[in-house]
Amino acid sequence: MILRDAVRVLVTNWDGSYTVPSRRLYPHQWSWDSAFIAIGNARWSPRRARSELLTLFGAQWRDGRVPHIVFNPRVPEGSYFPGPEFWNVNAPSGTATSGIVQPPVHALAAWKAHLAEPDPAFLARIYPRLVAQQDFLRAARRSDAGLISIVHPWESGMDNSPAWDEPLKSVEAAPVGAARRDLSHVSAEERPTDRDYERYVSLARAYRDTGYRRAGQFRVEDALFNAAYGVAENALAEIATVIGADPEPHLREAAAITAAMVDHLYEDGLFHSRDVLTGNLVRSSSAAGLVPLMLPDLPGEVATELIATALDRFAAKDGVLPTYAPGAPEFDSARYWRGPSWINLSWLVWMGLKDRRPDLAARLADGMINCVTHAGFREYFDPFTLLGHGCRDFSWSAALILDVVAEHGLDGVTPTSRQIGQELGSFGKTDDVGDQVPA
Ligand code: 9WN
Repeated sequence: MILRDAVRVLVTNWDGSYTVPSRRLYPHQWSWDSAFIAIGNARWSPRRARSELLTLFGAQWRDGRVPHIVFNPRVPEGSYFPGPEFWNVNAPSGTATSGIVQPPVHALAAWKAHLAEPDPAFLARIYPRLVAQQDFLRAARRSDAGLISIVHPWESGMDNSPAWDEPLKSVEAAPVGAARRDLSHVSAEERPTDRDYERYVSLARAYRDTGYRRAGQFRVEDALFNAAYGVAENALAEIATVIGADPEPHLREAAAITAAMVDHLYEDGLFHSRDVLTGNLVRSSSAAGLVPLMLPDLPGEVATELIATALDRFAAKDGVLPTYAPGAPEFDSARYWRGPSWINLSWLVWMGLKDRRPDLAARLADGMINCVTHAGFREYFDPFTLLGHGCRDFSWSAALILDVVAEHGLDGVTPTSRQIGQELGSFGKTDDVGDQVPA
């Protein structure tokens, strides 16, 4: 049942060649959402997974950047704020996009799509684009410390994390007036405050006004973003091997970023972010600091300490991973990224634990499944009551559950992809309906 419901969400949110995160709250294509969605779709429709990624990379800029939103021209301007008029960019493809990025989890998604249904031609097509995505980050965002910066909280994907409270203090808030659309769909207690929104808008405007070249008063080296960048290099090494390219530079880059992260971002059993403008480590209790568990080159003792932190400060043994440590004063169990459990973050940590601590990974898998069984495919969940928050029928909650169930099983049984296909019954043919897969 849970599999059918997950696919129902993904089919409902499919727009012909990609998937919207949510019909009402997020009615366009989002960058890292599409990577997570592709990972889930790969379990029942690898064709959709490939299409999702190719559509996103169809809007890649000449400098290699993959914009965090690709706007659907058929959706009215007022449906989402800030929309195409605010960002004021057309990608080389002619599509309107935003000008900032999100964590580069796409190479991993492309690799997982290939594992689900081997397709070297797809890999050969997407590989140069994935490399260009990494090249952009190196060229435009790398500091002397060898780490990649983000220039907006939206680039972290964990927009409203308490980890950004300190770095955002120097950002002037610009009035957004009645423009906010999110509050028509989700209650204000579950979304960022007006003050935070005003800062987001003022930062985005400052960056836009330099032609998306010079950042405003926010430049941060984030643990999750840098871990994603390193994981992407590992995935690129796998892809390179299949298509006859050289994996070595990717492996070296993955090892180098891991070492730089351990040198500059690690302290007391957790990875943190570094404020590039002040040079200070931003000590926080964000679960983003556990995501480096995904890095294969992570020194064993660091991994052991991170796992101890996950168990102790994040109560991971209970299975439902909060986005922020519950004992910290900033923790809020219902507000967007300030404490609730999100399926994508739990999935990233689950990936990092599968080989290191299979028992704990299994608990997180059960925890993710419990959340959606209890509350449906909500955007986020109270980590204690499992109450659902944010929008409903949220795509990556559905997609990643398909991936988790395919690997971990449900009630002790691990379905094969064929069984997942059978379970989907009436959805069996939707793979062929209404697709506009990029040529
Ligand atoms: C801004 C789409 C996106 C996710 C982000 C999440 C939220 C947007 C917003 O929704 O951000 O990009 O309007 O709040 O924080 O991670 O990609 O699901």
